[in-house]
Amino acid sequence: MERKWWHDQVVYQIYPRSFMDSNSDGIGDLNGIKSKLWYLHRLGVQIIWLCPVYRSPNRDNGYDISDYYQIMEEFGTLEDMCALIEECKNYNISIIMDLVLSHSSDLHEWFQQSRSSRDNPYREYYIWKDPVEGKEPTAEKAFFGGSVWEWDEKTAQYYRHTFCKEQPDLNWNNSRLRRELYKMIRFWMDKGIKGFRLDAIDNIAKDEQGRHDTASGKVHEFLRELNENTFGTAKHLVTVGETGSAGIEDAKLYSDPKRRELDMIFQFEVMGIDGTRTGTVEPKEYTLKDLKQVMSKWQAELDDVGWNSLFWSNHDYPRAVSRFGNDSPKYRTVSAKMLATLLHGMKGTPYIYQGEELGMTNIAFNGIYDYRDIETLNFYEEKKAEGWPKERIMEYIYQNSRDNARTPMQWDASKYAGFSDTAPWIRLNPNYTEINAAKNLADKHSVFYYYKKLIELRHTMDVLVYGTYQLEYEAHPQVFSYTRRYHDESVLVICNFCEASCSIPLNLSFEDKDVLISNYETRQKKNSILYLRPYEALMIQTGGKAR
Ligand code: TEU
Ligand code: CA
Repeated sequence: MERKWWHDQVVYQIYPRSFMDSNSDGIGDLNGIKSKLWYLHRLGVQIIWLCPVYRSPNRDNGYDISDYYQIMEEFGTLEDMCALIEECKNYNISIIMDLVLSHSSDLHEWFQQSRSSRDNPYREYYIWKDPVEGKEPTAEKAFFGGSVWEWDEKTAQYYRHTFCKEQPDLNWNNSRLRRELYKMIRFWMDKGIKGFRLDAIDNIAKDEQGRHDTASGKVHEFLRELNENTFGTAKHLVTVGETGSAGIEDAKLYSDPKRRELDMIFQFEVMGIDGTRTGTVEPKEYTLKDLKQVMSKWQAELDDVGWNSLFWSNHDYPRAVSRFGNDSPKYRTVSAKMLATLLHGMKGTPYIYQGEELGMTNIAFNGIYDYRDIETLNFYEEKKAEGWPKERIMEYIYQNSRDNARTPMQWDASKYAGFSDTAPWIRLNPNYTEINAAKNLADKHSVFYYYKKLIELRHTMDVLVYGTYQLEYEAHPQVFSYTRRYHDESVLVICNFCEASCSIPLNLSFEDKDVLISNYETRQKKNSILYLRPYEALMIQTGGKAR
């Protein structure tokens, strides 16, 4: 496999609105990010992915762009963005920008033109259809509730929106639109952006009826053209496509370097394993064996072709430790470290979502009035109308709301958590007095320093970057374990996923110096049995030079 500069790196995802407020309006901004680069540098990350910072009316917090060439007023100016890019260089940090190419805001000039008349030159930038038998042309449901089709009185046609109705889908069948997008991307490349995360990019192909086209392969044609006209022309860029619909075979097509589409994709098999945000409201039962099976399948299948992205959460999903670990005071830290060990030992690019390196947790606000996410608010209204009792709706929201991940970054224990000196746009998680960056930085056993060490290991050990993957103890109900191998180097990762202690047979003698990292200080091994305490995780070097 050809080595790439980003292969041994870890990406840190920033949700700018909730990261750091520099000008006391309660909203995170670019200068706020700039003021915290020292923190990211200390953690050891060399790539940051910025969620959208373009001009936007914020129906969907920046994922509805009204001007791709401008910065959102609340976040700062284009000068601030250039200053951030410059300052990043001093810390050896590259920026990946979020590209929302599947749709724009309804307030974008293109859509304003498009909806003004049927013969407007921008009409074809969006997807307009006549009614079929007096109704919506297809039965597809939008992500944030209702039909994907919205009736537009003025020109008497429907337009398509995969997400909310203020996010009309761009019509990729129109080559003029595609060229406009390429031009815009080159504008940001010229500003020194080192990569892109392509939002909902599997959504761009549509068939004649305006339906989401997943079968024809057109999405791959579009991506190759995009690549050829933009990021493919420059070396040293990295791209990751968000592809909610992708299975293994799609992933290979998207991320096989020979095909020149994308470097890697986000697939959502793990994110959907318990039913979260999969379109059904009933939680899905799953076991650790299911999780092992899904993650191992992706490791094996993308071993030679393509590249994995590894993540436990992002701005659309609940907090990792609350969801896959244990966020009770007793086990929060140890389980957060266990999850980190499991993910960062795998092959692919790990992504850290802001606050995950502190073990930040989910939130349960008292009432719907404290929630801000459009998906959550629409869900509440929809279920209220269906007659769900309020308690049931809130229970669901506590588990699933995207706002779990969007409460402000917890910097310290001061009022407003050091995020701002005024009330933030969304309420803080009250546990910020206990869980915050200052406290983590002051404690060498913190989750923060654990992540730092994992990041360092990846920078120094080829086996973690390029090694093959083999699942161990496949049938064990509470241990997730695997071996990585690269030439004569090998590493064994062992994670107890549960609160209960357990044991495994282990015919291997190892010393403390072979333990690359662990969330416990001591080992419990007798004869050939390794005893594992609650959420215990170890990464052991089992072969190679240093041993
Ligand atoms: O998300 C698309 C989206 O909803 C996915 O997270 C989805 O869960 C996945 O594809 C599984 O099917 C992106 C952004 O991440 C999100 O914040 C935006 O709201 C959305 O696009 C619209 O731009
Ligand atoms: Ca601000």
